[in-house]
Amino acid sequence: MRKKLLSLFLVLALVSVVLAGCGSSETTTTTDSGKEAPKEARIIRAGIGLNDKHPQYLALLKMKEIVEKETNGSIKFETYHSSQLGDDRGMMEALQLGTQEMTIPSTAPIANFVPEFSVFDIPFLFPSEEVADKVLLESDVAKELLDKLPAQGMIGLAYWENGFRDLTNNKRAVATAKDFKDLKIRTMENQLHLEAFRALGANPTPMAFAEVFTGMQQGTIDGQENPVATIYLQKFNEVQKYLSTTHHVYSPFVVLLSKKFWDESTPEEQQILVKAAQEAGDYERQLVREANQKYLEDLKAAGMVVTEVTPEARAEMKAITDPAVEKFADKIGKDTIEKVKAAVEAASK
Ligand code: TK8
Repeated sequence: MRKKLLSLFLVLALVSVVLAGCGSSETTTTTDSGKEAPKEARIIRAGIGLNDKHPQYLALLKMKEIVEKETNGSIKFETYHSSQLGDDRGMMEALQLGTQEMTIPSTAPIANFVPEFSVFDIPFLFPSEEVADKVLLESDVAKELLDKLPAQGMIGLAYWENGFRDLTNNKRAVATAKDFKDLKIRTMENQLHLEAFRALGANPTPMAFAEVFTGMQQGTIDGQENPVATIYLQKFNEVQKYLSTTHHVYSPFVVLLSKKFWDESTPEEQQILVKAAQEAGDYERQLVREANQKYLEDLKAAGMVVTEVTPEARAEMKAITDPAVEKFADKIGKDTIEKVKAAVEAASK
């Protein structure tokens, strides 16, 4: 009997050791009493303006998966799409305050916080996605731009792709610069974009992304400009007739984290966050690019009138917007402009 009790005791002791072992493989923290207590996961509330069909959201889910796995659950994600947490500017302000942890805006609204980012607003800067990749993922200047974000309470984890922006509207087929005349175009909240569209003779108005669909439906604006993925996945074709492949500017996305969350993270967690953002970014670019041609075909099939804009027409648009851009040279910084242009040139070889 005694022996039996003893062996039962030993078995129980073993089981508890094993269980404790399991416990410690989860995230635990040592309390004052020296006992291991489970540590609460820190939450990243990540919000974007686009809907849950867009590659940006799918890539965000991928990033969530990687980070939650690699940190053994010490960091968890809550993801919000369709401006559920606010518009780009509002979400960036929330990052600064530390009331939200992540958002992934285009560089254009980031320029309201770090003016140098407006270098990417220069129309017709990037000739191709390949060149954009080389500049954004490999150049020193792209990295230097991210390094300006911490002073604004944000950390730039990686560049993703929004893409080449095309024009849609309800008034007419836009093939050349003169066709922009008097079109009421919604732009992102960005001074350079406003100025460039004014130079083309349009009547631009800045607006939060979430209001664009209704604006076009109700006719307060004639059109907007965004990459085809957005036009297709947000169903802009339901309220827009004409699409022109202007490709007037390439929009990068930047994965932004609040500096507060970054500072509270361990070096290992920080490394995991950066790597996961880069990996998910590769996935996102791949998804966007695979689908672009199909989106355009589907838009045509859905009844949109698609106007292919010629290189000559683009060159004319560039010549018209160049002087307007010139006005922003000091604000962006001549040094930044030169470095980016040099990187573009090197990448174009
Ligand atoms: C979504 C925006 C959008 C951007 C715009 O929040 O505002 O037009 O292109 O993708 O970031």
